[in-house]
Amino acid sequence: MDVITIGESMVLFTPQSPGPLRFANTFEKKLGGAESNMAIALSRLGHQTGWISRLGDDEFGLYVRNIIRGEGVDTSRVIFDKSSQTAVFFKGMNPGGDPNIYYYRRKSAASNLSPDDIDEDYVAKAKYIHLTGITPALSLTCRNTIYHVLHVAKKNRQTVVFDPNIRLKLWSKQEAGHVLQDIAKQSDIVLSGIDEGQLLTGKDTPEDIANNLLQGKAHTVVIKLGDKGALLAKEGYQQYVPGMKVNHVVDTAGAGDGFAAGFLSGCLRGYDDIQSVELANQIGAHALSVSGDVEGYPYWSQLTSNGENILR
Ligand code: KDG
Repeated sequence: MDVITIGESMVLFTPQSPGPLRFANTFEKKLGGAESNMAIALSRLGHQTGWISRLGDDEFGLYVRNIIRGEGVDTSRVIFDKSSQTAVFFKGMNPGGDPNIYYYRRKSAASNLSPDDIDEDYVAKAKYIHLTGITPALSLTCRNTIYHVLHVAKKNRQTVVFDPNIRLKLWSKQEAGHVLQDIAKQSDIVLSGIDEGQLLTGKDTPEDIANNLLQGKAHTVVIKLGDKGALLAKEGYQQYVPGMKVNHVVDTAGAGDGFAAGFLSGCLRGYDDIQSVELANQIGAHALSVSGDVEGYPYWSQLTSNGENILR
């Protein structure tokens, strides 16, 4: 396995007309969930990925599992939970591309995830472990599960990639800052948005945020700057990597997960860090042109000619 990730996936409903959801009459049913988004994007780029979670033992649970499994992601460690339901969420589309998100996920099946759900041998086989700041926000048992996975990864000397993905609808700024700072400090690679970095470190500029995050275990920090690209930072080294221009942004959700997949794909292909950030920018940019989270992620064959990435 190249990358294993863990977190909640949900059925996503997007309205077929713009404007407030109260006036929307028809919705499309899609898939959302930062971790499975990343796993799907990575699978399309040709890598072996596994997704660990709990789903309700219900129709939506089967829908979510089938879509993710159909994308080639290993779902063998997904537990169908008879005591709770699969979560859903709605996305209200906005002209600028930043959607309004409405969750219906409290006490969902995934919030019952616990350290006992983790098959250590399975996790230990992955080259990279991908974690986000969403899972520890779901419940105390979810938070303990993330700490347990960090422990397993440390024991097996695996590389942990952390995307803070701060969701302030799930917890307070203070609690998020405290827990996510702690997880960031125990991760090897941190991929953070600028606002998230500001909340985690109390610093303002991308340079200062990166320097602060490098004081933990991390050897590589990338600060995502939207269409301006990203700042790549390592001990004693910082470099801006330009972004890709996207003319018409429909929906920004899923772009950060695509970025993580692109970066990991670069690492798995043996690219240098700059090339990995370039690929991350590309995959993130592809996600922007569609209203679903995952529909825009490209297949490796779309990006390549004779096995070479044609956009680089
Ligand atoms: O990154 C996209 C995610 O935000 C979306 O799919 C829903 O996982 C989700 C969340 O918790 O916000």
